[in-house]
Amino acid sequence: NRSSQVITCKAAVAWGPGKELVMEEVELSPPQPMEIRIKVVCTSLCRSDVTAWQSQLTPIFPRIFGHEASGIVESVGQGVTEFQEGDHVLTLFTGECMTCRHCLSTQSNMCQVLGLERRGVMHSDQKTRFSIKGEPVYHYCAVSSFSEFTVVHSGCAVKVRSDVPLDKLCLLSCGVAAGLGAAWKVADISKQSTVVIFGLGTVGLSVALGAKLRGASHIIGVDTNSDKFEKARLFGITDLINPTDHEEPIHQVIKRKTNGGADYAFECVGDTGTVTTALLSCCDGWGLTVTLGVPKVEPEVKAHYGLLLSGRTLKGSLIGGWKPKSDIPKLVDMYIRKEIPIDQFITHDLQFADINKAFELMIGGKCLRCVIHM
Ligand code: CXF
Ligand code: ZN
Repeated sequence: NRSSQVITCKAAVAWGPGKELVMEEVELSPPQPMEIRIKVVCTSLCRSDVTAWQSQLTPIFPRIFGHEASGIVESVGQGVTEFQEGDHVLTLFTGECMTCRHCLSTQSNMCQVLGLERRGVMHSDQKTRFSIKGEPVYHYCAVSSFSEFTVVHSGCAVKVRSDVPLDKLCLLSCGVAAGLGAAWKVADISKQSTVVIFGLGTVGLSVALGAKLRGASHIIGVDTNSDKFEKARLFGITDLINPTDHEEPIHQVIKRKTNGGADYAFECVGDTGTVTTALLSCCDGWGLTVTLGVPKVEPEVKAHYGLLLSGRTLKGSLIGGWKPKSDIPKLVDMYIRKEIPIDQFITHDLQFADINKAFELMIGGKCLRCVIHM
């Protein structure tokens, strides 16, 4: 019975902040009660993997990063009825226990039991499932997909139909789902509205796609890297701004273009200074700023209270506000119906052995999604 055995497999292990990943043979425990062990099929690199890998603030090493992944269930732990061996799944960096106050509310996806895990261990027992020669190797977001196999809580995976290519679907595990959800669910963008998006990576362009599909009339994209502009047009961005080309503060440029400020602003850079700029760029009365990015340095948001007195709203989001177990399968169906072009976000396909290349491309701003094939 495989579900009771330790296996060994290859994993890309980070030994320290910013240190190149090393392919190691790791031991992986069997799935514990209510957990599943997954054969990872594809995993794409998200900017927040890089941010956490580089961060000197809370070094948790050795560690296996990766949280945007698709795979096939290899074995299930005691008590698991939702999954069977062979099921196709996407991993969830924030899970759903289905019974806590947040899971029961229609207004939240912030599960109190299986929410974002930041200490590098599993939710249920604060331990790791990975080791090297008996020494613990830590998890990331309780997913750790930069490994041929991984163990996740059954609440941190969602079953998906098996007739869809897993190398495309993995993008719905984080980036693309986050952007679409921010546009459709969190902001609920209305027709003919004006939208400004800061940061034109996968997340920002997913917001643009969502805005375009909602019939926004004016979608402004802002990025300091003009190399991103060509691709951005494909996703519906109508107007592109590089702040380094302007002497005046960028929110003034946006206010001028939008007759007093955008209806919606989205922060997809992961910079709290940009959150302030986004708030300044949306209009009085109903202007809504949604944050999606994960700050890399300064965690505090600064804003003059006048921005709120004037009626603006600042709203945060995690994975686009989706309830992942119920909502992600709907996005999969939309992909099948060709309503969301996930493939267009994939700029590179790489073999697992070349995973460090994906980090280089992401840091150099030279990719949208690099899909890593295990
Ligand atoms: C992130 C969200 C914020 C904390 C780290 C993980 N998820 C997706 O990129
Ligand atoms: Zn992510």
